[in-house]
Amino acid sequence: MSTSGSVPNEVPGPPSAVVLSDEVREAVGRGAPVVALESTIIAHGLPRPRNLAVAGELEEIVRAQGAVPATVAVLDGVPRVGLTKEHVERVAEDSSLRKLGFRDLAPALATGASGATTVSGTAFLAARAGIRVFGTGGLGGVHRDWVTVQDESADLGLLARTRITVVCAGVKSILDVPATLQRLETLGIGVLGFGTARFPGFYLSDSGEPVDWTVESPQQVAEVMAAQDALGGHESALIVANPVPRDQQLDPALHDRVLADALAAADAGGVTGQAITPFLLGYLTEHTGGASLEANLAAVRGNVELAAGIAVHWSRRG
Ligand code: PSU
Ligand code: MN
Repeated sequence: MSTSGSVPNEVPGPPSAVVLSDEVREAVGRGAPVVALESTIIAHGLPRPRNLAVAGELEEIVRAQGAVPATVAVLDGVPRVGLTKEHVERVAEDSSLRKLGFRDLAPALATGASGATTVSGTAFLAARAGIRVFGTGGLGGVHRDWVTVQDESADLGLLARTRITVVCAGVKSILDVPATLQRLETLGIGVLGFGTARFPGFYLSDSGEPVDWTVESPQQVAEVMAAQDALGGHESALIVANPVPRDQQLDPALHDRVLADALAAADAGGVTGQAITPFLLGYLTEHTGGASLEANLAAVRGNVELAAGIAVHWSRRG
């Protein structure tokens, strides 16, 4: 593991504190395909001990496509892009790990804290490390009770100003999906449906909402990324919305029923802020007899595989 502080970075300025694993540093340096993976889904989004197996499985999916996985986390105040096996074990097993969005990174560094990075934390660190493609489950977004609490994930604001391609199964269905799509439009974040004209619904293949643009291949996504760069002038992300295969989605009737119960339970329990997303995901897993977890995993696996395919095409262009 390298401890050198400098990262390949096109922005002039002082060296960054971000630490790349040797493998990731080498791959980024020669323009090989690399896929960033977040750690919040491992530490806070999936039940133990399954989460550790999934973390390893996701890295293997990336490798099978010929790309290098770069799981991101902050350990003992060090922001790491590319984790060792021991690091991954810690992320999966240490229940004291914090949940770190972009704004939490500096305090975590300064205090030597350890935490798993959300989409916003991961996308920021990956982009700083020179990584262009990121595979995850579902983005954060606008929560359903926005009118009273104004809870909108920091994922959206960060992606409005970060040049990275995020492959996801839409936004978690626990959110207000139409409001989140509206915010993505307002923020100027491009959304591509992968093989679909419908925005996926995370556990469900179709959220019921349309998307404006449809692509059919990883190569086409790489072409859109190249066009973003050719336009220049604005550092926004690109969302590739990849539906969970219909035969692996959660039964829509079960989904709607348990989600309504989960939202009521969160309300009754006064669960808010950073705790709400893990609470709702956990409630769904428990009350669907694990079926929501299987749909979640199917979505994440598909996204990570597609992200690796996009990274391979992106690397060939360079
Ligand atoms: N998708 C999942 N599981 C998760 C998350 C997304 O399948 O645990 C995490 C991501 O890290 C996302 C975060 O960035 O939830 C959003 O949390 P919040 O709403 O607090 O911003
Ligand atoms: Mn929030």
